[in-house]
Amino acid sequence: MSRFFISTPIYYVNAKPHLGHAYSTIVADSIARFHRIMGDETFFLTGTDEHGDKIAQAAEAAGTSPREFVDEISGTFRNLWPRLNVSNNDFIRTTEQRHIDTVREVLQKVYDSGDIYQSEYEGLYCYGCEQFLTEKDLVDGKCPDHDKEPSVIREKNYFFRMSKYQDWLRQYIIDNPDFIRPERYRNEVLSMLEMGVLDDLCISRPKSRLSWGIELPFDPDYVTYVWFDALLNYITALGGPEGEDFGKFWPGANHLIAKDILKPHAIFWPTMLKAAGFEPYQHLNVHGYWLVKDTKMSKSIGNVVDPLSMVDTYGLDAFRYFLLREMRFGRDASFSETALVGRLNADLANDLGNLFSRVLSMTHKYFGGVVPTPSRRHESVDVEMLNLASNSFTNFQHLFGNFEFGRGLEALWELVRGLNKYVDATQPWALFKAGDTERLGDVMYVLLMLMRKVALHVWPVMPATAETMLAQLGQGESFDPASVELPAEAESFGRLEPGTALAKGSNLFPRVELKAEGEA
Ligand code: ME8
Repeated sequence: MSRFFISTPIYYVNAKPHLGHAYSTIVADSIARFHRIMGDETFFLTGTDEHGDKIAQAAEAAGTSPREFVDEISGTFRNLWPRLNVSNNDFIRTTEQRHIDTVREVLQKVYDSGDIYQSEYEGLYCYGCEQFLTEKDLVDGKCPDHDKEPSVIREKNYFFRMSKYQDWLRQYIIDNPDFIRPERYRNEVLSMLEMGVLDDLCISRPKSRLSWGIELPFDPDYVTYVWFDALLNYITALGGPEGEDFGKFWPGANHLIAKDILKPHAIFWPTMLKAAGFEPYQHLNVHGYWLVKDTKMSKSIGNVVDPLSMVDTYGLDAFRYFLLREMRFGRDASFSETALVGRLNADLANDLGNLFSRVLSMTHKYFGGVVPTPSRRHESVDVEMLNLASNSFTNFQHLFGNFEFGRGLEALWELVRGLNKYVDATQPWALFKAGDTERLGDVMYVLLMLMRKVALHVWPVMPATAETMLAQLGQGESFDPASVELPAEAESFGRLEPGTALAKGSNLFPRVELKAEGEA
């Protein structure tokens, strides 16, 4: 059995979750469910990043202690995920003792091996990025991400010898072409590594300036730099370096991030792992930004969309489907309610919803709501249909597994539209009228058993809809989609027992009208 580990970034608790966080977490949920239904043992992790200047400042601005502040905001993330049907196996907080233990253990290990040293440093520090910047990072003297001049800070600190691992990392990325994907981000990282010598990474903050962090195990006057702390969450959640789950899941470790945090994940993290004596993760999967009117949706700009208001207006599964279908993984995409409604009406209400209610109501009308027994005397139109289905399932599985969600869904929708055409071509109503029960039974069986397989393929993206479809197809309450092995479904005929009683179909996706002109 293969094993698969998927993580989202652990989100900063300096503001409430928005659509960008919801996107990463829903993608991670869909890919986790996909691996479960493919038969892989899967571990899905999300959580919150709670130390550092940024959080300490936000707590101060809110007039509360950092502890109270992080408890509250972390709770808003933790409580949001079940409402988006997110099936994470663990929720990690960097203020938990298990994480503090991992960070201190790894720091001590790297310190003992000689890859951490102390030195005086004067640099340009951006509080927004929580990073020292170099002159070449600045645009018009300002941090381009935060539009603020960095502060000059001079202090003694501890440094991680990141530069020592630069050539190793470059070679590793060259030897493992899909270590960082899609390719544009791999190229971006390679050019960062080829631009010059990497600076060593400052991994401490003096307690005189910042006390909200994990104390260095080898110097109590300092706390750990937030990125050195945060990245290690991926190991903490697997039980720490000695954990059984770490041994089991690390070889299949996939991180999911947006491009804003490419450098820490593609450069800091693999070199940290190498220095601590661990294998690199398997893949870094990088997506683009959701934009609103050409600008990145972000809490600092304030142009954020609240995921729950979208869910309340359009339904959870329509929202999940839209996010995965609309964004080409790796590229930026624009969010608009007009586009969401367009997809909802075209792909979900017209194509999928209509097909499903048509097939169910015909089965009720022609066979009393019971799955007919097929003769399996296939005509050419059936053979074409079955071939289309098999190709579409295989393509979906391949594309989805490669994080090409939009194209995977498009491949599946070729089948959904093909099934609608099959109904039009075979005209079950005419067969019924002509009394050709055998042919009618064959046609309805092909439709019903393929609808079951469509529901299973849709499950990672729209779990609740898929479960409704499966229940209405008579799959029973104890039926667990995750227990099905999807690859075998692509190749097999049937798997829907003749004689199964179907429920009355419901309207899966009512059409929606945009409330007001230009509202999006
Ligand atoms: O960076 N479009 O946390 P963060 C798409 N704590 N995704 C977006 C987005 C947008 N407009 N805005 C945010 C941190 N995201 C660190 C991570 S990991 C060890 C530490 C998503 O709260 C996307 O996943 O700023 C992005 O990478 C993440 O939120 C940044 O979350």
